[in-house]
Amino acid sequence: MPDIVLTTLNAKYIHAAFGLRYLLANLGPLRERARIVEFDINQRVLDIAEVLLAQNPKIIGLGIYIWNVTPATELVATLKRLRPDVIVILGGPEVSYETEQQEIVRLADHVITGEADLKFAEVCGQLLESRFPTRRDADEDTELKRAGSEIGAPPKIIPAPLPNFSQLALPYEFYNDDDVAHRVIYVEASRGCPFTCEFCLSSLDVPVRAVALDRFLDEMQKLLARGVRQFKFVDRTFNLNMATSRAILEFFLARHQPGNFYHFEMIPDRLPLELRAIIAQFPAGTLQFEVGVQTFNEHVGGLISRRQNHTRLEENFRFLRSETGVYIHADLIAGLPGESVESFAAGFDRLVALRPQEIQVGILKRLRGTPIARHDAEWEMVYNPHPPYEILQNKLIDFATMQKLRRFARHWDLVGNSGNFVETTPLIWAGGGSPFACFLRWSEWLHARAGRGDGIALARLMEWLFEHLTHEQRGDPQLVAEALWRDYQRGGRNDKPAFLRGYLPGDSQPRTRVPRLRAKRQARHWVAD
Ligand code: B12
Ligand code: SF4
Repeated sequence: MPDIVLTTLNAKYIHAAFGLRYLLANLGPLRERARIVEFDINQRVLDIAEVLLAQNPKIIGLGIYIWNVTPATELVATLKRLRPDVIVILGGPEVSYETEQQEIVRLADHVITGEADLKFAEVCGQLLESRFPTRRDADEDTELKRAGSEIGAPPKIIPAPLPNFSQLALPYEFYNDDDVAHRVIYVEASRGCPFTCEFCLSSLDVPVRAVALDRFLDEMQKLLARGVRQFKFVDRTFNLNMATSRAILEFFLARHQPGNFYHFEMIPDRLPLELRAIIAQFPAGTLQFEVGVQTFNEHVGGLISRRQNHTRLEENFRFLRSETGVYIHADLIAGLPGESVESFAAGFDRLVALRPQEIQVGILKRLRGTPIARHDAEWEMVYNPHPPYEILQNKLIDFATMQKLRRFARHWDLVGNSGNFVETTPLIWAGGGSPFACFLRWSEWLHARAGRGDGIALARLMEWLFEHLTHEQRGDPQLVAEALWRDYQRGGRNDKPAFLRGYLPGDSQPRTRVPRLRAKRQARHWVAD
């Protein structure tokens, strides 16, 4: 039975908890007395508590993030009710700030804030090797309370000093064979970000620290040898240090095998020639870049302390789309202070024109600890007090409109990002006009028709798209049917949905005779040649 159980609730089973593996790797002599036991947020709290307590640990270390803080709070309450003697230590970004306001912090024995790779080992050592009363004892016993620090127990809130990579053991051996076979493997060549975007937690992490390249690449070599094919870099800004980015890309290119896939988070306005040359050599679909655009509005960028060069950004997108096989996932945020719907719409249209394969429309969140809160009064920012703390309304976007944007984001995921409607999606604005406005019209139409944006079967969604495009937008049924059918077949399916019959070439009885149509920009409807 382990004395220390390291645990968390991941967002989904496929996401392995990388942070816990760092803590385990750096436990030193205590490593043999520790074990990682992971869950995901879809599991029941009582079942999780049962598994954890069956290990009979002395210490439970629990990783807290925005996606798990709600069930984790219930979990800590349950654990402490059943086994008050088990010491619960929290850590992770969600409990690294604003600790005084959080119920989960109140329930736990200790919280280590920040990067706890080394501090967790130190605190566990103190707690296991010395016979300190627990904080709870001290809280309940006035004698002990008065003694305070004299009793030597670690305080409730323990800030971890920033470690350097040279001090850290790397954690990659703690991905087990099951992880390698079934889960996303996260890797990290650097920590911290030099930029200061106020909505982002990483803007607080200074300074940037990089792992020694040879050590890191040795570990990547071992992972490749173990059969890892998909590497997801969690570095905040992979293209910060050109020499390092280049060396890492060259390393993977030299060892590339079909099926390998590499994901990087990039800033969009920094892609010098030397990096371009190597990126262009990767086969199509093997590199994925997550590129934060967030806003095209200079004024808003200034307000949130995020500056980017839009000309260079556009050039880089054009290069990536025309000369490389990179899959671009671009992020935009709706609800930023100073950004109206019109401004967001213009940014969305500008991004659509750059043709990234995916656009993630994120609704602004007020993450704990982030400086975006300084705009609350001036921009009348109203956030949901519950995780993930999304904006409900602000001075420029009222609640009803924000709801529309929320639906827009969900429907865009369903249609624009899903990969199921690659050819059909552009037809939504093929009649001319702004992609944002046209998609918003479709989104609201779908909302009225379906009531909700999730749980819609693919065939039903196709049928609604067909109906909307041909009736509401007066598109050519044959053209729409053909696009939908090609999209459907691209997913490896060939059972022709009934509503398409009669509209496709080769169908025995065409339902209508339609002229060849073309989409004309700025026209209200699609027009015939
Ligand atoms: C991988 C990842 C995810 C994965 C989930 C991973 C999982 N395990 O389930 C996915 C892609 C699903 C995801 C989604 C989201 N994410 Co995310 N994600 C990350 C990312 C890129 C990497 C995390 C990581 O492994 N880091 C490296 C390790 C070493 O660091 P760490 O995890 O922070 O761990 C250290 C400390 O936190 C601490 N620690 C961690 N656990 C424990 C436990 C104990 C006991 C102790 C003492 C200490 C401790 O010590 C560790 C070592 O130093 C981070 C950004 C980043 N680079 O960290 C964002 C990040 C964690 N995500 C964030 C956000 C906001 C989101 C989203 C809301 C984004 C969105 N646009 O919707 C969603 C929410 C998902 C949902 N379902 O609701 C924020 C977190 C804010 C918060 N308060 O939790 C981060 C920090 C990004 C940011 N810069 O703002 N995410
Ligand atoms: S949004 Fe990106 S560039 Fe800005 S602080 Fe966060 S990680 Fe850095």
